[in-house]
Amino acid sequence: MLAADDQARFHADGFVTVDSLIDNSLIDPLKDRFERLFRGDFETGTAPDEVNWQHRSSDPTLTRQICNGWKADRLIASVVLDAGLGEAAARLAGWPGARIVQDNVIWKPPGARSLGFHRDNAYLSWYTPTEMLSCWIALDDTTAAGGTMELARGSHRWPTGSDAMGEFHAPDDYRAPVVAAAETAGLELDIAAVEVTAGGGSFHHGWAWHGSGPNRSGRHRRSLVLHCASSEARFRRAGFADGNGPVYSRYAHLTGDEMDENHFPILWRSDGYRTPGI
Ligand SMILES: O=C(O)CCC(=O)C(=O)O
Repeated sequence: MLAADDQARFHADGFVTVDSLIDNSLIDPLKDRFERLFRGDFETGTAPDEVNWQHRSSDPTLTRQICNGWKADRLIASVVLDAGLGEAAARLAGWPGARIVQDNVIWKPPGARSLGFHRDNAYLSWYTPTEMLSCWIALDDTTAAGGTMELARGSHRWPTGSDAMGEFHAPDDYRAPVVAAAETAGLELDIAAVEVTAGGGSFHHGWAWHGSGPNRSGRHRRSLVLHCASSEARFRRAGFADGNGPVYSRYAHLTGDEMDENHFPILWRSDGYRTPGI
């Protein structure tokens, strides 16, 4: 899926944009599934792990977000559990394989507010190796004015360890945390917007700073994201209370540190293994 120069760009910048990640015939059916999920219509009968927006009960000015929509919807599952996307993530990260930790179903209608800049790895001390590699798929043509995802070029190499977990949903100044991080480190801030046609998107490193502004366009902005970890990842009990550990540590076994493949399936592994049944 990725040429050698895409991989070089990923390593230099901490992200790479890609023109085509999914077949265009999937785009309209996926938009229908977004509509259903945010209405609370869960095809499989299983609720997603995090339902942060629902029709009628939620603030219409917020960006809509659901995590692990794949557990509720088979079409979403067919995309975020794709072996090819998992292989691309594993190869970029240098892992022997990739498992999904979390998907992200994001819908930012015209006028909807921002998502604060953050680093994914800062939320993940509940598993080790504490690394994430994400694939962000646009379902609409994206523009900077339309609130597409933005990334700080080269920020995957910035110092780690003091990353505050700021407000994700609709902060007053969505870029403030990355501006502060650049100032603290004495580094230049170079923000790039992922501007692609529907079906394209990007891969980003777990330490790359990213977020997105309000949608100031007249068009919807929907995206589907796979957040992957190494196929070899294990739970880390000492981190359960941090970041999004309280949600995902519920899948830990009473003893041992295995990340159960029913909840964190392996999409691709270099020895040919893939979790049966997905
Ligand atoms: O779509 C966005 O604006 C942000 C998504 C995000 O935070 C992510 O994919 O990690």
